Order: sequence, then structure tokens, then C-alpha cells
Amino acid sequence: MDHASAKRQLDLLSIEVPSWAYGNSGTRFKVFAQPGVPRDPFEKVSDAAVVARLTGGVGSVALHIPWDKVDDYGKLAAHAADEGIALGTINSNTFQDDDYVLGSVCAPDPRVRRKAIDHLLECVDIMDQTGSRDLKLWFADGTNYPGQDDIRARQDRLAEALSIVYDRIGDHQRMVLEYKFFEPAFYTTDVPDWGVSYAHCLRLGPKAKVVVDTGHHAPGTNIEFIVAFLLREGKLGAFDFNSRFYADDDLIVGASDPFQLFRIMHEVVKADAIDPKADVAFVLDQCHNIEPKIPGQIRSILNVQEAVAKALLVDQPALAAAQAAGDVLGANAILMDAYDTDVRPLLQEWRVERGLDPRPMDAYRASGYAERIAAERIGGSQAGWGA
Ligand code: PSV
Ligand code: MN
Repeated sequence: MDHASAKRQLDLLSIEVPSWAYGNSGTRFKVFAQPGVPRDPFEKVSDAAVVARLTGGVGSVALHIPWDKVDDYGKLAAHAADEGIALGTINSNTFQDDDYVLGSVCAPDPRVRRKAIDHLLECVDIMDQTGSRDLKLWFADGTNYPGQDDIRARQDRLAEALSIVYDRIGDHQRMVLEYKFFEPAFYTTDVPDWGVSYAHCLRLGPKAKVVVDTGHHAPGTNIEFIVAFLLREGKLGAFDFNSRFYADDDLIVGASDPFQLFRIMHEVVKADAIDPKADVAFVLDQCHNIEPKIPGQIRSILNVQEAVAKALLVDQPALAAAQAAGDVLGANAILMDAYDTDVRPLLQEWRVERGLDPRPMDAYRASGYAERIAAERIGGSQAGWGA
């Protein structure tokens, strides 16, 4: 694709940032506090909007319920609109209550299952107020020991809960079902892989789609294959972008394996799915435990934009011709030529043409925003993972 067309595609790319990336976070060993961290969802939205304004690549911010519960969602949506950002996906939380020790929608106790379903329905009520399209479902459900529970019965319970929620969502809304192969359960996980998510979504209907969280696979999994397959089936609803070295590390997307991110985005570009019309949500799902949060988010957006720009530069007709001719090395070289291109000048040009600073990270440093929030956000309690 030529540079002018690539820039037009970059205009279309809208990434969603997670509210929880701006709060304090850590591992199970320690949560580290940082100065200036938001104390409520309004301040999280303001920080997300800074990332949006500087990068030109962010359209919305995902909320997590109950972490982002507010009395008046209309007020939060108005605040977001004032800041130039929309409220996006509502992430449900069926993993942080003592009742969920044996699972949520798959738990053996019907009372616990009902409680989890009620939470999901409450999330749909919130979506109605925020104008959100997507309900994100990630279940920490599973078992730790062989024989602990009936694997098949748990699938029945899952299917029942999903269909109750599916019946409640509006025609313009969707359920997106995320999979993860282990953790916190270590023997069986009830939605461990894309196949299980896909099978449930297929049965539910067109408003149910699969979420590919890039950190939720076993080492060596070919994620771009999964992406290509789901795109072909029209069942890829969303990405949760992050990167991993070991497990669900939630590190900055593209930090551990930028080539993998490029390969994934190549499949997205080939399916013409950068365009919001394709209804694939590009969401970050990350935490910034040791690095400053807003710059961490800016870096993440730049990484996605760079991967997309490289994917847009793949010479598709030449690639198709080489593939048809069985030219193994020729086809591979065409892909690698695009990956090896330094797209930073192209992205700088793109920003300047859109009235943005060509270097968002420098612009953030120069803005004084970090110093301002550190001075202003005194008192109250800082938002943190799980609060
Ligand atoms: C689970 O690991 C997950 O990826 C889900 O998307 C959650 O919503 C998110 O992390 C935050 O807990
Ligand atoms: Mn996720």
C-alpha cells in the first residue's frame, strides 16, 4: 500500500485504553504506588484522554465494574465527552468476591451462579447508561484438582449463564468472551482457549464474539493463525493487547515480541479489519507496575500504530503473486521487507498532518501534566488494581 493510503488507514485505527492501566498495580507480591495516580474513574478518564489527544490513536476508554462504579454514569460519559474520549467496553468482574472461590457462572452452588449472572446483568444496565457496545466476559472459573468438579456440567452451567445474558443485551450490543488457558485455576479452566469461546459464541448467535487477549496463550501458540481463522468466520470481536514473556504478564504490547504483533496486524489488515466497520475492537489490557502509567500507555499506542503501519506497507499484490507461484522465499522476503521498514518517519508525518506533535512522548514530558497531577491529586485514595 502506498503511504497516502496507509495514512488513511491509520486515521481509521481507533484503540481503546483500559481504565485500570492508570491505577496503581503490581503483582501478588507488591502493588507499587506512584504519585499523581487517579483517585476515581473521572480522573482515570482524564488521563486516558491525555493519551488520546497526544497519540491521535485512541477513541475510547474501557471501564471495569466494580472498580469504576460511579453514582451517575451519564455524568461520567459527559466528562469523557468533554475530554474528547468515549466510554467503551464494560469489563465484568466475577473473580474478586469470596463467593467465587469455586467459580462464578460455573460454580456448583446455584446461589453463586445467580449472583454472578446478576452482576453481568448489572453490567448491561451500565452499558445502557454509558452507551457502550461491548460487554467483556472473562471468567476465572475452573478447578485445581482432578475430580474436583464435573467438567461437562460446568460447561452446561456456563452455557446457561451466557444465554441469559445474551437474551438481555440489546440489538446494538455485543458479548465478547475472553479465553485464558490457566490462572487462577491450574487444572481445568472453563474457557481455556479460542475453540471453547468460539463454540459458545457460535451457539449464542451473532452478538457473541471471541476476544483474543494476546497474553493468554501457551508459549509457542501461533496467535496470528487464530486471528486469521476467527476473522474468516466473522467471530473476532476484540483484542486485548499486551505482551508476555512467561504467563499473563500484562506488559506493554509489542514489548516482548514486536514481530508477533506485526504478524497479527498483517492478518487484520488483510481482512480489511482496521476499519471500525469490521467491528473488531482493539483494546489494551495492561498494567504498568514499574514504569510511569501515562507514558506506558503512550508507548503502547505507538507500538500498535507502528505494527499497523508496517502491516499496511506489505506489498499485497506482490505477496499474493509470490504465494500463488509457490515462491516460498520470495513471499517471506516481501513480508520481511515491510517489517524491516522504519515507519517512525511515516507516523511522524501522519501526526504533523493531523495537527499533532510528531513525538507524543516528548510532548507529554513537555506538557507538565505529570507534575500537575502529582501536585493536585493529594488526599483521597488512589485507584488500584482491585479497587
Ligand atoms: C484477565 O486476565 C483479563 O485479561 C481480563 O480481560 C480482565 O478483564 C482483565 O484481565 C483485567 O482483570
Ligand atoms: Mn484481557
